[in-house]
Amino acid sequence: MTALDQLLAALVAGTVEVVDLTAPLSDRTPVLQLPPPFANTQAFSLREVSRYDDRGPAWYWNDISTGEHVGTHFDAPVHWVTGKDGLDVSQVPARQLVAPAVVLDRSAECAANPDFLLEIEHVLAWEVEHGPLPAGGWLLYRTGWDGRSGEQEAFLNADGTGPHTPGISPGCARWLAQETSLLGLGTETVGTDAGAAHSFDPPFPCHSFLLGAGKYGLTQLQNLASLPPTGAVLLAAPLPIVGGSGSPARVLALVPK
Ligand code: 23J
Ligand code: MN
Repeated sequence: MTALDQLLAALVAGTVEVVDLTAPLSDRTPVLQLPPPFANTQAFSLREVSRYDDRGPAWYWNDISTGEHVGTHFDAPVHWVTGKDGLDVSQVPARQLVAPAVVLDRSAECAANPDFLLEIEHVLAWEVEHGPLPAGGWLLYRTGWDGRSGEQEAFLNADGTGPHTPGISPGCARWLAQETSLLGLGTETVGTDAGAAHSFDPPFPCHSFLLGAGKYGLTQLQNLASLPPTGAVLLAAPLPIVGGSGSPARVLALVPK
């Protein structure tokens, strides 16, 4: 039996499960709202071309309109000024779109404090329990925020002082970018950075450090609760938009049972 035969047998037997980490994509999918004076991206929408009618009697199809960074999506290095000489989303090697993933769960802290920030010591504590972060793999940061993804207001959680969603401290973001061999960082929130990260030094440190180091981002993931801390394999499939800074993506995890 080849390794692929074994994988297929395990999928049929149910000893490997496929978990969909992708949020449904519609005009109700939450979208990032940057404060003035910054420009904002557009939501996802469908425009009907025909539906078994005069415009096309036997077929139904739509045109889509969307920002690159809407819903579950992939951030390419070129998305940030620190990565401007890096890869665009079409240039990310297909080989890297299949990679190991580990899950670090701080959902209890985030439920108590929506501005919770992951620190280096939290990652070091995770490594003591589970082993080193995977070289060439994803760190998936579970915050429980996927439970809010059905509603823009709860998901963005903004008040007069701005959005309050969990993230990663500037020091930890720098460390993950520069002192680990991670492929990238995946989060459940609208972006990889905390809601308050516009006020951090540097602003948006996950974007700044990780994309600047040639690493990738995945955001608005869901169902991380169904993944083990280690042992999953992630398939992240952004569209190869030529020159694109990112793309909505289908993200699936292969999980041993
Ligand atoms: C542009 C500016 C700030 C942020 C973002 C984009 C994202 O979160 C994104 O989707 O890349 S925070
Ligand atoms: Mn993005």
